[in-house]
Amino acid sequence: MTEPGPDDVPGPLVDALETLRARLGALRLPLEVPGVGPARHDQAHATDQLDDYLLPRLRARSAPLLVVVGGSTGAGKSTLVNSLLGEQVSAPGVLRPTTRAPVLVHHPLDARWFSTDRVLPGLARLSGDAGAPAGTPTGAHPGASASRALRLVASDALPQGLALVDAPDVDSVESANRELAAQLLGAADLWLFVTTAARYADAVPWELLQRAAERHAQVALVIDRIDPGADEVVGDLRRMMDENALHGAPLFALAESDLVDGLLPESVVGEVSAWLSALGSDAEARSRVALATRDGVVDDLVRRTVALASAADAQVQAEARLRAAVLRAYGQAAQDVDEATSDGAMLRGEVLARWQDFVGTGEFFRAVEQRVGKVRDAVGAFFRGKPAQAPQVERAIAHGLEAVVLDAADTAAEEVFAAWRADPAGAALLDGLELSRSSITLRDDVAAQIRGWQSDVLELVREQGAGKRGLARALSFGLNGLGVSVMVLVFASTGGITGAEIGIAGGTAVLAQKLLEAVFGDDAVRSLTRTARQQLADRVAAVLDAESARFTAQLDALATPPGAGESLAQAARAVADTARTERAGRPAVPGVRTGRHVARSLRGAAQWRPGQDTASEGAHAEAPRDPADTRPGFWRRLLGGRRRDESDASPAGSGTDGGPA
Ligand SMILES: Nc1nc2c(ncn2[C@@H]2O[C@H](COP(=O)(O)OP(=O)(O)O)[C@@H](O)[C@H]2O)c(=O)[nH]1
Ligand SMILES: [Mg+2]
Repeated sequence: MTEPGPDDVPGPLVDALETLRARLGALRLPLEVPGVGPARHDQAHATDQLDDYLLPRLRARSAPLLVVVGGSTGAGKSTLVNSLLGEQVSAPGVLRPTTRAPVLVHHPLDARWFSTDRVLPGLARLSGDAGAPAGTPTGAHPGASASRALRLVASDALPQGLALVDAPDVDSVESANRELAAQLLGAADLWLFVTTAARYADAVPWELLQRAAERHAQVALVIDRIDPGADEVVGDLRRMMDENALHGAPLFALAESDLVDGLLPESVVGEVSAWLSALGSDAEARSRVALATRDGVVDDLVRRTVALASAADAQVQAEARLRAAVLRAYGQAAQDVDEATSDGAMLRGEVLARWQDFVGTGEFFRAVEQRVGKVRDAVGAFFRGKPAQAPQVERAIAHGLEAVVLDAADTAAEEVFAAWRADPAGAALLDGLELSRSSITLRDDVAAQIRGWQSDVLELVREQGAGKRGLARALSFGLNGLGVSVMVLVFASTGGITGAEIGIAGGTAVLAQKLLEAVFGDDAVRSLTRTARQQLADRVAAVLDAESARFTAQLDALATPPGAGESLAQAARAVADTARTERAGRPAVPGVRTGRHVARSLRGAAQWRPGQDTASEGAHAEAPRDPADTRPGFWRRLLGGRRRDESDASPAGSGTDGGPA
């Protein structure tokens, strides 16, 4: 099993999983939509499942079975690993140095399976003394660091084809240790979960065990340090296992005993040793365990990915929602400015007063009306008399316009801010940004745009007059006056405005219109006004766009690609389909061969016999050399062996016949 076998070739399932891996890696979940926290965790978890376990397992199906020994602080994990091997490979103790890397023990001939980044690529590999603090990593891989490392120890006490990891405490006070423990358990083909009589009901281990059961990870439990007469503890634990979908899992009960040279007596670890040795010597059993865990992980990954696809869709929806709020508010702002600058509202107050100062009492208006023929002269005469007044109208117009644009922009900023505040995804983006108001430069920006527009208008008038005979005089004296007239006309340019209909404002506009028509002619005035109006709209749009970009830039920076959800869902379907095909094409489960030669045994395995002085004694009718005969649910599932009566066959679990001597 340790030589690469014919099945160690990438198949369609590996291809489908690699596609899924690439899409999971590209997935971005930056927006704080409800449920995104668990989704981000799921994403990290799914990529870990692929990198640490599934892809390595599928690319090298004949790699040794990875048995991860996990459990609570001080449960006796390190002591158990050492006792199984009969040597101190992993430092036990009350001191829990965070710098100490977890130990992976393998047979010397299996070293190549673990020295590369085939499995657990994020962890550096250390070699050397078990008790030494983490030193310089050897064979460090990109992204690996000494703080997340694995110490490789070769031991020929272990059967080939089986590797043991002494994982950190699942309930460690150090979050890095807890995460590493979870990562190692996620990479396991088989969990050997260690607990004690005092700790077996703790919440943290059960959360992990429940999740393992959910994804059908193969689990065996060891309950340590059972005092004589405390056999109800074993029964209670078995009951908890049954309630948590672990009914088929083996349970080993180890009696409390004094350690000799830090090791448990052979008689105490014998049963676990025998069980693991039997597993190690049976290639079929090993691959059955690996397949069962692998299938569970594939299914779990598909479920997780489907949920992640929804999370990706939720991101796209949230982004669209936030963008819509910006578009709506600033679109409304543009419309408000458009209305306020076309319905005559601008032609009141200061603008009207300055305009009236400029055009006088109406004599000029009458002159224009009555003596159109001589109007050019009249215009010339008029402007010669009052050119100084025109800039004041221009200034009043600029003031009025500024107020309108600022007001609209402020309202839009407030609206977007309120809409984003009310949306968790938006609220998170607003943090630390000054977006509740318009930008501090807005006033200056608006003033600059309006000045720009006013000089555009003067330029338009100049162009319009250029080359027209007889206009030279009017233009030389009256350019500003004509420009102001165009601006006034712009502000009354929707609908067919007449003086009678819109009162003073209309009258104001009519006067400007008559004047301009007298100078340039009807058609020219129409196009002049249209152009000036468009130029104003463009400049207002430029200001509002810059304002709204303060919001949309937050979204642009996040780059949540549309379609990510669908492409993930599609990758998940492809994995599910290929997995189904692969399972359907598996050869039928062969019967379990009995009486195999066990090539190598862990410490105490050879001596172990049912009825021996162990916590689990009496649970077996025969030695567990052939595990199929002794583990009902678990082994039946893995090995296809016949089912025996649960109470007869469970090593420790029934609570009636299992228990310390
Ligand atoms: N007397 C006795 N002490 C034990 C037993 N198992 C573990 N210990 C001690 O309990 C402490 C914690 O054990 P350790 O193996 O480091 O637990 P881990 O944190 O799960 O690795 C150590 O001091 C061990 O020597 C046992 O069965 N009997
Ligand atoms: Mg330990």
